[in-house]
Amino acid sequence: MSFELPKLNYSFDALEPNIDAKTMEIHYGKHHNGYTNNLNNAIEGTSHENSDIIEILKNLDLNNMALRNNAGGYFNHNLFWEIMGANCGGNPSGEIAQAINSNFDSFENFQENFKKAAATRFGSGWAWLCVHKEGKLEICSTPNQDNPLMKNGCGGNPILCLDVWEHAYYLNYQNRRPDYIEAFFNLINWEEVNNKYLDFR
Ligand code: MN3
Repeated sequence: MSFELPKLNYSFDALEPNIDAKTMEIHYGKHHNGYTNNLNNAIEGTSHENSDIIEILKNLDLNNMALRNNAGGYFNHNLFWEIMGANCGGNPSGEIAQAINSNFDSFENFQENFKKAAATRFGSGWAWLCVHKEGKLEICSTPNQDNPLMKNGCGGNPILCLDVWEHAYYLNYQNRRPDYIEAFFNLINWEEVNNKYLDFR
């Protein structure tokens, strides 16, 4: 099985002014495309060749850096593009809204905790919202292209993520990662996050 770069559901400029078109073009067309090609090279002729990406993330050897970085990079960006959109942001609705309130007391408190996870990840990495058994939600962060489903992760199913690598924001925000994190909340497609929550709870 060979993985393909998924189609984006929006144009490169759809997320402006929060994420600029040039950043999207390079991030998707160069970085994500590179992870996809390198993932295919890393699984070729191995026991992972016929596995889906979830199985690969759960079972891969953390010492296999080519597979670890590129399987993570492939999945993480797929999710990232899916949970953003134009005319999104605002408050969540549906069952995910209730789940956020019951797990974090309020949406505001959730936002503070998620922003903190994203801002305090040193160097490159990701912030996550994950679903555990019985719908319990957890915020975590991972370094580099690691993923919560890997053996060193929190073990929950990720439903929301934020890329805090410099390549995700440097052209527009330079060193101002907190401003980029703030802007991300204008882009979250809560309907899609809710759908993912319903799949895993
Ligand atoms: Mn990235």
